[in-house]
Amino acid sequence: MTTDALCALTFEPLPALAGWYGAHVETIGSTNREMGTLFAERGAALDQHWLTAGEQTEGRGRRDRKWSSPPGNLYASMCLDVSGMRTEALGILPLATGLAIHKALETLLPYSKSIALKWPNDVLIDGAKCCGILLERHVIKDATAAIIIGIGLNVKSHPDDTPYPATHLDAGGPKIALNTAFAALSSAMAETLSGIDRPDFAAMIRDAWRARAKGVGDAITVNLANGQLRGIFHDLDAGGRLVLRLDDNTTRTISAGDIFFA
Ligand code: BT5
Repeated sequence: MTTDALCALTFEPLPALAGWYGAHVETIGSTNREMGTLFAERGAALDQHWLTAGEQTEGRGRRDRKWSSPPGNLYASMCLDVSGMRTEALGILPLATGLAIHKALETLLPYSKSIALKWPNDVLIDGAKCCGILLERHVIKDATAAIIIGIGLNVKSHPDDTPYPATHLDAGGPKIALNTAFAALSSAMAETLSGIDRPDFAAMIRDAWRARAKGVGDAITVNLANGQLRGIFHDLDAGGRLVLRLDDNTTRTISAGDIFFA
């Protein structure tokens, strides 16, 4: 997408979601990257705006990993103006996003499917990853700050060369239309974020997230940027960080990593 086309992009009000806006493009490099560029142009006016794409040619995961993004799945990024937001609310946003996706999937999938959250940012169906979340913080000249929340939701297909098992929403069940998936997702995000100014927002999100998490109390391996740890997934701390109990009964609090279940 050219810079001119991006800058000319028009967002329309989302049906049935007052105060929220959306725009769709067929092909894009990365919805997260382009929303970051647009935020630098439009600033706080981009608050509560979603950009969706039919496919991404340069979809990204965390730590510059690739996100497989063929047509048929959902690629969506929203901009949230976080200027002046309390640190606790900011820190819990990745878990709030996972929780909202979990709620959306409950409305989309048959009861027979088990939906769970995997720390820090994955959503699993029957133990396999169907969704990834990428949050990126941007600050512009006048100190306006935004978080771009990117969501990749496998609807029609999933890659089969991933280190962790992957799946998609339609697997072995009825087909789900992309606009139905986006309507469920955007409405669950709006509902979850509506409590963001409450003093107990972070605690509420953490408790609700933990109740839907896979592996609390179980043996796990955590891959860190500079090594690996094994232990028991003891808990989440107040900020949503993982508390790992090691063999010598001490605990380590981890803010970023990839976990694998034994
Ligand atoms: C994530 O990273 O899971 C975050 C993915 C966020 C993607 C969205 S799409 C909209 C927005 N625009 C972007 O450019 N990105 C966001 P991470 O935890 O680092 O997981 C990445 C790893 O998951 C890869 O290294 C693969 O092993 C695996 N993977 C790649 N594509 C996948 C897919 N479609 N489904 C399941 N696993 C995948």
